Amino acid sequence: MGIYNLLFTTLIKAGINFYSTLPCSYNVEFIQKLEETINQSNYLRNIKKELPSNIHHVPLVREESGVALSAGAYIGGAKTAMLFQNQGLGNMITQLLALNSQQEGSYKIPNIYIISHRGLEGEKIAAQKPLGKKTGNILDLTDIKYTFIQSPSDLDKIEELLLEYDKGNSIAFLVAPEYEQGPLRLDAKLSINRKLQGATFPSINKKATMSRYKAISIIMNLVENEYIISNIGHPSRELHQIKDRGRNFYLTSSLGQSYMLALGFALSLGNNSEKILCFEGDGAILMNSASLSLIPDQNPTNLIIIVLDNGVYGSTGNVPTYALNKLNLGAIAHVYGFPESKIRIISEKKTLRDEVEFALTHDGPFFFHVLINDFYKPVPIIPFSAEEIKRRFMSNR
Ligand SMILES: Cc1ncc(C[n+]2csc(CCOP(=O)(O)OP(=O)(O)O)c2C)c(N)n1
Ligand SMILES: [Mg+2]
Repeated sequence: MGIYNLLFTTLIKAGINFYSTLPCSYNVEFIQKLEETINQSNYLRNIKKELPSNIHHVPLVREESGVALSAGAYIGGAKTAMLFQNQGLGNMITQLLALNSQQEGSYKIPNIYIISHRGLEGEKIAAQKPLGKKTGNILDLTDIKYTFIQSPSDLDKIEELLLEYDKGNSIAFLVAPEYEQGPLRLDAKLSINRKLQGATFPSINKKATMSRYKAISIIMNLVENEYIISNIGHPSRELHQIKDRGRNFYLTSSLGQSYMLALGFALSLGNNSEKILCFEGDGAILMNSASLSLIPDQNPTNLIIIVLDNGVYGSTGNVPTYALNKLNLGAIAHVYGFPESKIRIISEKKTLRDEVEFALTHDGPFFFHVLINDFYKPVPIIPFSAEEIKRRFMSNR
């Protein structure tokens, strides 16, 4: 049995059921095993209807989004692991500190990282070496406990570290590439039918007169038992001021990751739960737009993303973003795979009310592009710690 096969089998036995992955040529075996297992359990479910298929696989396009996605799945009750190459570890530092670490102010959400540790002795690609050398330092910096996995005989090391995970710590397996064996490749298909969606999308020429405070107030008048995951800064603060409740999850960090948390949460609950509303900002979407492509693909029908687009970094001084008069966020969502039928462009209060009402009773995932003005209403900061926000939300599930 190869190392990745062993890791996969051990994690499945430990009940880890939510995986996100970004391939390294040395970790493909893990992804293969994962897909095989999911297909098998789907097959079994088809012939024996009562068998649930609760193993998720979400292919990533950016590592830091995997940290937030996993955190979202965790608050929905999943046990999560993420597979990637150590080159991606640098991209993840902010999210590791904000969501996983044991620092004051962190959400202290545990996750398991399976890292292809490139750049070691025997590495032929020199560019892998800087990250190879610093991988342990980054994990130390972010409070992630780790162990080196060199061969399939390291099973006891895997099991030992999993005990740390059970105590609520984030852990990492640093897997040495099997350089002698060489990388694994999926079979090449020499003729592939590529059907790619084009994009035609209406231009926008509208006055934005609604404030964010008003928009959130309108939405909160319609919300009953739904979940809300809200983005960093003033949006979460206004939401807290307008209607604080147990099913509000305030992100006080992680710019651009609110919708990834919401996606993970939605997937881990499945589509039978209450609707999940996610607030995002224009600056946030522009910072992390590529991961939008995961949403239409994963198709969480109960997710409603509401982008409150004021055209500025409202929480940090009202400085304009590219969304103000250049980039059309609805069109961006369309390019990343949202069908036009699930996108709404909204600038009026009544339309917002009607469309939220519609989305609460119809299948999504929806992408609401809400044009608001840049009015700044002073509101207090959120009085809860990140851990309190997490605990309260999880106990209201
Ligand atoms: C990675 C990162 N970069 C920058 C910041 C600082 N920051 C916090 S909120 C914010 C503005 C976000 O703007 P937007 O998403 O448009 O939301 P708005 O405040 O306008 O509602 C910025 C730049 C941060 N917290 N994290
Ligand atoms: Mg903004």
